[in-house]
Amino acid sequence: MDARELVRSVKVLGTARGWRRVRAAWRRQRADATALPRRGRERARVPGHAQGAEERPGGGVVRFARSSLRVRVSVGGVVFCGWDGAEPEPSYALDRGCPGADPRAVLEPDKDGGWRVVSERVTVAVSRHGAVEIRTPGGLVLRRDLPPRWWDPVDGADAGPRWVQRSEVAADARFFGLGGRAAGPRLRGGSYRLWNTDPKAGFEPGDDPLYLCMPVLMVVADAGTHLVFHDNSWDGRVRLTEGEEGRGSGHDRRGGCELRMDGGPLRSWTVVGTPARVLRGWASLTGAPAVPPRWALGHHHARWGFGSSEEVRRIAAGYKQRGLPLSALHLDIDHLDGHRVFTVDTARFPDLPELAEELREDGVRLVSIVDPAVKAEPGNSVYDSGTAADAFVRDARGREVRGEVWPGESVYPDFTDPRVRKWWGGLYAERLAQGFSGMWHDMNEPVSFAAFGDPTLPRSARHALEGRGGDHREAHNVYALAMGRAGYEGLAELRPEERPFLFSRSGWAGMQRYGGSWSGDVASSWPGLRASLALVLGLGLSGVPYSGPDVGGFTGSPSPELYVRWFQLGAWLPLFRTHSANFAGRREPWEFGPEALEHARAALAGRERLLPYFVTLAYVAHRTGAPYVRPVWWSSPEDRALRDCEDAFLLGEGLLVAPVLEPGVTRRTVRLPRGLWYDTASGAAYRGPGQVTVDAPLSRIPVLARAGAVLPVTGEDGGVELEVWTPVAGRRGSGLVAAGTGDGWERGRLERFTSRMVDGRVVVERDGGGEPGYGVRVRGDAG
Ligand code: NBV
Repeated sequence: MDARELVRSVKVLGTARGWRRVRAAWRRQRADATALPRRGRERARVPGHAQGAEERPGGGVVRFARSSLRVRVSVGGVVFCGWDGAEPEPSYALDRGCPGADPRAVLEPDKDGGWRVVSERVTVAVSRHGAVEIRTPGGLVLRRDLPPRWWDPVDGADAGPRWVQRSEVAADARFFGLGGRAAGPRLRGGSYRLWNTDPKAGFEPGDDPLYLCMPVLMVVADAGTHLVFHDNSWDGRVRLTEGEEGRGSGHDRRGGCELRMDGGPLRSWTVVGTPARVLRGWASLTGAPAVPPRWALGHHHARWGFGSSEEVRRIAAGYKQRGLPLSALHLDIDHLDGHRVFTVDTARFPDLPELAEELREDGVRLVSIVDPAVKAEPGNSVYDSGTAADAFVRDARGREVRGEVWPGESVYPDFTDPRVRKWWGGLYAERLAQGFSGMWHDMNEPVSFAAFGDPTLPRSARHALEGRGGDHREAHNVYALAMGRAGYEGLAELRPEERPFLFSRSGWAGMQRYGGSWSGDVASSWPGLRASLALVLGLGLSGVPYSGPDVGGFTGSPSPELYVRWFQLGAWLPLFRTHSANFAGRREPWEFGPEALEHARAALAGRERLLPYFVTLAYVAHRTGAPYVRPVWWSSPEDRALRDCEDAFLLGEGLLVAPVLEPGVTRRTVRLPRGLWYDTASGAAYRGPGQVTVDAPLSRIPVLARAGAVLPVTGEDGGVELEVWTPVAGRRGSGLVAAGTGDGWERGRLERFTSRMVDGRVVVERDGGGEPGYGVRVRGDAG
């Protein structure tokens, strides 16, 4: 405990809750002191010399003096590397196990005693000391992993060695991803921790780690893009060093990435190709992103502390009276009976099913918070049934692990046990009976409040880990992922006619299979606004395409200007939700004065209009892994200026959104990818690549449309129409429209349309020829 922690814990000691937090922290520390194997003497090890290699499907095994390396190229060109006998499975990340081996990949001896695996899309070269290069078919080196180093426990007391692996990338490479990070979207040089953590409420750029860490990194360089995933859920750190170019002097400093893990296997997956191809590969490995129901793509409103049914009715009426569209209202922990999960405070919410029904008639769904911790109290039916099912995490001596959360002393379901997932999934029946349509998973890092130390479970806590058995060191980072699975599978079974909607604060690689995420408790500040965009972009590049921030920030009272700018950004992000803490200001659009209300109204109208486009992007994400919100370099990663652009994004193929992230701004520069772009407000046309300055009055943020884009929007009659941005003569534009979609399991179709100029007229055709079948509205004049 450091001095600051001590002062903090002395302060909280004054309250009963404070005492309990001290007790929880002591318990945690004591459990680990007695049960966690101490790191005794260790012996460092490197692979040593290569001694031979054997062919195996997709590549082979290279034997070294003190280790072995399995290289396996899968169909589709995804490379698996596993040291020390590590195999692709078991894995929490993989969706359907290990993909099939590429039958055409061959193992060959390389120069200087090394080996290489050659395949159509990628070559993997293994040096005689165990350095591994990932090369393009043309021979360009995308990444070079230096020989790893392990520290083996000498007395065999621990689960396995800790290890470090350093890698080199090109001097011009840029890093993205690692899950949800407040810094970024471009991850600069520095250290990033891999341990899902509830930071203090009100985080800003610079706070790390946050709730959702993933050992997945996208590296973008002139030579090509690749994604690397270390399938290991233990605590670790990534240290990034951005390279430097010697500007022609020939003295480039390569970029570097060092991964240091406390334990667990040294195994990685690498996907090379364009950003789109890389994310397609990632989605085929870890699962297709769930498609949210249509209503979840509209506007959501939440608050910790609505406090009663009447207040919820008042808010819904406030939206309705002002003619503001609203898709969902979220009920936070204050609607629960004493904060107990799967209960209702019937004094303040006496008529929840009726309220839900009433709202639904007005097109508003109810979403419920679900925290994993269960109040440890006989008589609490969730606790009783969980105890009967032996569902809760136990310590090394077999006793229930107790933590401290909102309901008080609590226990934690072990979601890494299939039996427990089944039991937990069944509990959502109560939520459905109360009329809720969607679930909001919170506090699932998992959190146990602690006056000092790590606010989570003891590392020595035992977990089933699908029957393999292990402890919290391995289970911590996948806890929320497994909770997501429990919720998703439970909902799918309980209400088979509708796709589940859930989003989760914490998670890990593969969580997109079950739902999305949100920012968590971002600060109500301009830096918080910037962090919101970084998070959504970073999550998208980590395979989680559906997310969004607490519009207005979680913690404070944003100025009307900050609120409006946040609202305008949120309206273009997949999860568009206003939310705040019970100790923070309100977030209803009418709480910020008449001018802010009108600007929010315009943003809401824009969102409504764009709903068919958002539905399409949800299906595109499901089919291809491409996020709705993409960095501006998405289609031109070779454009270095775009790689460094962090204040704008592409929404699908067709739109470029340039939010205002600073106060007092009414004009801003926008960096354009190549092609012709229209300012959707003024109609002015600009040619990229390059930078332009456009108006950004408080009433709107700049949004540009790509020439030729075909965008499905809501027409005046409420049906879908195609908004087509005049293509450049001699060039074809295109766009997709999701059709045949609903909120069930129907697959939907993605119809493709093209646009081109014929005799000075814009012609729109359905792919394969023929009339579009939708009304067409042409916009923009290419001049
Ligand atoms: O349930 C209360 C809040 C919730 O409003 C917020 O969105 C979560 O991120 N929850 C955290 C717990 C309290 C945080 C101080």
